[in-house]
Amino acid sequence: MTDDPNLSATAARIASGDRRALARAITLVESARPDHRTQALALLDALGTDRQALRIGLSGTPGVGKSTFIESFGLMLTAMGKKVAVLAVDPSSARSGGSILGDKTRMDMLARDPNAFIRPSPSQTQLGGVARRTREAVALCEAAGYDVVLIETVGVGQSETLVAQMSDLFVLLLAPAGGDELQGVKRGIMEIADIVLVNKADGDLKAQATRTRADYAGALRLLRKRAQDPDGYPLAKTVSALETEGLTDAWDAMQTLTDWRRDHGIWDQTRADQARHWFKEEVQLQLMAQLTGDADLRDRLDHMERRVIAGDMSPAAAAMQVLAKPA
Ligand SMILES: Nc1nc2c(ncn2[C@@H]2O[C@H](COP(=O)(O)OP(=O)(O)OP(=O)(O)O)[C@@H](O)[C@H]2O)c(=O)[nH]1
Ligand SMILES: [Mg+2]
Repeated sequence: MTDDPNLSATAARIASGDRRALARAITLVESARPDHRTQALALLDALGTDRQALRIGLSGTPGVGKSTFIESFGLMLTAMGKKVAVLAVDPSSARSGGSILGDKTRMDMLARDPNAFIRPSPSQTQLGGVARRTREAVALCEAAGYDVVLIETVGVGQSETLVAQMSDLFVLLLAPAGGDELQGVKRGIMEIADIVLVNKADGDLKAQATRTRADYAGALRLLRKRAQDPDGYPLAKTVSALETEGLTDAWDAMQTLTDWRRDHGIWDQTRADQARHWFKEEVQLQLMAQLTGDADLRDRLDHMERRVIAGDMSPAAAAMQVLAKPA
């Protein structure tokens, strides 16, 4: 695998399912320190990409029941003998108290399950860095032999798109709504959802959840047919995370979709498209880092920025000047 004995040992521990080694490796990929970056990349390289998990992106507004769902759904999967990893994407400090750690009470059973691994997101990171560290954490979980990786986002700003671009399927969790209000769900989010789950379909909320499901099923039918879907998808279902109702149904729907996509070459195609997307993102990110890392270039960048702000130059012309090789 590699010449570095420490690195090989770490890689072997991760591959054998050592959760502490996995946790430490995720800490490494989260670090911005250049020497850590080098180590992280070497480690990811040593681990390779032979193992694949089903990556499920999960989004929903605060309070919709994401944590409760992950606990119930995760426990159902581990009971089936699957290994489940949970990662959270939290692009800002919008959630006070910092992400899923504060949810320990709602995921304490799953957190104690030896076949589950829960990783809260570090707070206060910007979106670019979030994408990279989450992608790398997903890769580490796959290398560690997890069968399912759940990537949770509360859905602020662009985080849904970001999560969708690193997931094999994207699940949108909704709460029962009154009347025909579509809960302010943006069209863009509906377009990336593969499965819509209306949660809290229990007790007094059950009838309302059923109506909400029908509304969304109707809305999904109005969207353009997508090449990555078999008939009947994207679909909407009701679940109760609290009473663990509809979860096996939801899992079956995910399996059906995944199998179909594998059989039709869409799984591999999507992963290839995602790899291309992230490669281009990385090139841009690293080019920007090079620009701002070089004192001369940074001065030129600052100077040109001031000229653009002052209206002396167009953004395009200024950018060209920044990048122009000195004569
Ligand atoms: N009736 C009912 N309540 C639920 C269900 N799922 C979650 N809840 C309740 O909804 C509230 C919010 O649940 P959480 O799981 O914390 O929601 P969340 O989406 O993780 O919320 P944030 O982490 O704040 O974004 C809690 O009081 C849960 O008990 C459900 O299936 N039925
Ligand atoms: Mg939560």
